[in-house]
Amino acid sequence: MSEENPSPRKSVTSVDTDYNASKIDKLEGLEAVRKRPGMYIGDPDERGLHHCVFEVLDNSIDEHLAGYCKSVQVTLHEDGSASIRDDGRGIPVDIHPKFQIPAVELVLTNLHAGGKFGQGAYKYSGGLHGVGAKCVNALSDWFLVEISRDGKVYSMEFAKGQTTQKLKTVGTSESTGTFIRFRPDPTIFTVTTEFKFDILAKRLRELAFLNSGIRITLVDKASRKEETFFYENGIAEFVNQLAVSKTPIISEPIIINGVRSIELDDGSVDEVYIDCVMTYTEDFHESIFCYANSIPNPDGGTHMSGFRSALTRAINQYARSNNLLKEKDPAISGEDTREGIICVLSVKLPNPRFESQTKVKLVNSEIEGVVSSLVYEGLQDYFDGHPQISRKVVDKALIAARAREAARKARETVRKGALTGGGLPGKLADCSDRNPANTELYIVEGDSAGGSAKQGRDRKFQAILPLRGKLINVEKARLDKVLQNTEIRTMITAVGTGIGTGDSDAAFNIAKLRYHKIIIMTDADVDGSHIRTLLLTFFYRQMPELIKGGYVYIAQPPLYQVSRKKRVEYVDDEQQLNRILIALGTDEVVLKNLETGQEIEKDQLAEILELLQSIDKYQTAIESNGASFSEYIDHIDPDSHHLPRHYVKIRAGNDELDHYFHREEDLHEFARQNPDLGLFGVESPEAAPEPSAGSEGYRMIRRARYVEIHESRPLEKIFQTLSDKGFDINHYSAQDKPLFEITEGSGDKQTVKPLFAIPEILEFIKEVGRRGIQIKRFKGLGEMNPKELFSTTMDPSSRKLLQIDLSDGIEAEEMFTRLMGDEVAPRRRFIEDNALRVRNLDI
Ligand code: 0RA
Repeated sequence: MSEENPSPRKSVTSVDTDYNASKIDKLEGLEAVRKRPGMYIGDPDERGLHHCVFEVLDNSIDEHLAGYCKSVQVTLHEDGSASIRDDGRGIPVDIHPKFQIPAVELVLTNLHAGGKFGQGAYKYSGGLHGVGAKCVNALSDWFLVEISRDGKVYSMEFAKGQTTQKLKTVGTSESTGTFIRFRPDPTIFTVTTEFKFDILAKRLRELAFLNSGIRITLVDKASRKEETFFYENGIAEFVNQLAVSKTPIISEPIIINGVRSIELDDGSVDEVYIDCVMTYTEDFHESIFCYANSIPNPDGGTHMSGFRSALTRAINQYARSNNLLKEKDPAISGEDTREGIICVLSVKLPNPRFESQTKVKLVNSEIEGVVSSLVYEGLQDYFDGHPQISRKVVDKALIAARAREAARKARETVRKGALTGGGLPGKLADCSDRNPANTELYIVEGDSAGGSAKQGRDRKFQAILPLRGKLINVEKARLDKVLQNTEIRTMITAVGTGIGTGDSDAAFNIAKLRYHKIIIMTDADVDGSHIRTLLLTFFYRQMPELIKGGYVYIAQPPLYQVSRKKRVEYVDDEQQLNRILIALGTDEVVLKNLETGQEIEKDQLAEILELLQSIDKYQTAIESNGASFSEYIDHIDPDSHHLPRHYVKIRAGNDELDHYFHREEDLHEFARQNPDLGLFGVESPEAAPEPSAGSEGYRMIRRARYVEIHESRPLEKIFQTLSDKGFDINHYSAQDKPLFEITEGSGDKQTVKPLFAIPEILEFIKEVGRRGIQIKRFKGLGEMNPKELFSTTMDPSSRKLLQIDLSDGIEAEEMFTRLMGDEVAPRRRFIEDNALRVRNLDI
């Protein structure tokens, strides 16, 4: 069922009443906001800082919902300010009859000025705190507004909430809209005043999904990054994106939307807009994302309850009336109807109320009924019109119900096994302290490392559980299968909490947790990281409370042992090893610049080596895309010193050809001129002007791969710093004549070596550093003796533990699906994208 006006857009009539604030009778400035910013925007930390942009943006979204604004541009400027430009009606500028100041001034400088800027009567967008642009004004060291309206352009300026430039006319304009630019006051935002592209992008994307038809562009002047968010089909596209790396069981998402009236306490009637899109995949868990007025509610609330009850009712009703569920069969449970569901549910209502300041849960009770009836009717209509799909959905729920029953039995046996087998698994070396708050469980890969850990541990509070063999991939298997796996069963017993939902004895109960630290300790190689991911997935899926409670950790064993004479040192990673080699090497050498004839001082040298080292890291990342680093560097723009941002690799048979582009326009022009490559949706091999022909004249199929080189900007900065220190980027590749001379040792044992390229400096010094020391690489935990293992990895006074925390549902969900799900391509992309962050990837 799809009614005419699924979103408030264009249908709200009361939005623009009252803006002129005629109800206030006393002016009150913004001092209160500056005194206690926390009350208005939340803590003035990174989150609060970004809220400022969202607060202003919110007014633009309101304009969109009222039917007046099509696009918004958010820009981060190089001076640290942010601006928001929209094409709405523009803030009113007429003079207020009582206070005799322009409406725009009133709403931007006055705490209680109502209308759209206060808690206006109608507000369907989601100002996270509903305080509006005036608070942003109060918290900015300067704030500029420019309004296009009635054929004119007006402007006005403020500082810390005070007017510094009265409203004046600065030009003429055919269009309408509002432009606001502000710089957050660093004396308020003491933690940071730096806007982050990714934080903004994430929320802007979400807003574009939830408010279909609005075009939001984000531009970062400094990094020349730009992204546009526009979703004609709103949350349907959101759902498709969430399902992208999963296997769907229905081809198109189910879309249900409509408007319902609710009666308010005072007897007046208001409208609620409900937008619901859902699909099913072969997964086993439920992902329902709820929003009220574009604010995410991770804990759900009344809209979520309404949806769930409608789904359970509709599926049971359909199953019964089509005889898929016999009369004697028990009803399908709600949980079973949600297995594998992906759903986004967005409601827009006047005066949303939330359980807490963080708005994680919607509490308006009138919403449950309207969502439930709309979704129920919508599903009934849908099922009636799509019998084949409905059959699949019901079958999925029935299978889920059967599996749940099997899992319940399996859980019982795990529990009984635990009880009859004397309680704890034989492989577990338990600790003596019985207070979980003091104790830790090390889950260790392999028996040999397990043996070392058992010998090396502090047996008072450290328990060891060795795991052998391959774990089952819990992402791809159902709970009853997972529970047949011995390693998993042992682990559940050792952890003590039980597993699964319901109220049986075997169900998960955090109060029974036997250790407050569950530490995963695996080898620093591919197998180890695979096992670690499997374990994390298991905890995330089956015992999410453990992760949310911060009980799960990852041990960080060292990667190298470095010995020099009698001293032994343990080194965490490649980077740290390089740092040691550089420090040792630098002591032994003198570097001379042959161009200037000058020796480079030790401090200078250390700084330069640090820079070269960081280039190395970016080089690896760029080369992992198949590009040649030196060729890439050669494409630097000689005037601007910018490096290319876009890279296209073309393969035709055995030939490869690389293209680099600085500007997105050039990239797209290239895509248009080479339609056979199918880049960016340009797709029509037939229309290709001249198919590239092989030497024999037959058609050669060309394939292209496009990569955006995010490393360009940081690299430019490094090269700039190097050039300030007299190291020319053109000398990065080998030259015909030596550029430097490096002298090692002194007296008779002195050797002098000419260097022809900048990177050779780093290579040579590391080589010098390597002399006289021994480096041992630990292939696995088993190579360390018990004492070593304890002192490097298990001793609370010196070890490093990584605590696993998953605060963001959507991200975690996507990450696990990508890493563990069926589809290889997204997984590979994820690993590639994050290659820089993956430590010790030992392939
Ligand atoms: C008050 C009343 C009206 C529009 C706005 C405020 C408004 C505020 C902002 C802030 C950023 N962009 C904005 N766009 C509009 C209604 C105006 C009318 O009735 O013409």
